[in-house]
Amino acid sequence: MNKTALSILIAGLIVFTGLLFIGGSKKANNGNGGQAVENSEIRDGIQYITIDAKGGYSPQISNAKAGMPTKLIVKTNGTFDCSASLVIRQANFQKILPQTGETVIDIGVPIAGTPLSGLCGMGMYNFVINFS
Ligand SMILES: [Cu+2]
Repeated sequence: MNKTALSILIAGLIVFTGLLFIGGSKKANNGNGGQAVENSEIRDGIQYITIDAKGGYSPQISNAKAGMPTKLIVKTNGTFDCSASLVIRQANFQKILPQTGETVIDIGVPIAGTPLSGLCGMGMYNFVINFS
């Protein structure tokens, strides 16, 4: 790839990223407004926490129980933006999620007061789960 082609590609990426960001901001305003919502349930002794990934993560802040085996269910549904590229450092997780589907991530047994955070591959979108 020559230098001109590379510059065009980078310029394109910057514009594309900008558009995604604008889309994401709108979604965030219509979202839960930073308030914690209930999005976890316990089945067969395992706590499942559900996060939607599309134009960011929703809910952005959730509360769940510490001290029990916990799995994250990350749902994508026609997710073409970079929220499909998910990094959860504490769980050693880094993957491109399917455009549509559910990805189950084992996060072990959370410790009270130690939140878990997820980040998109570009660091634009994040979510936090607080454990108590
Ligand atoms: Cu991103």
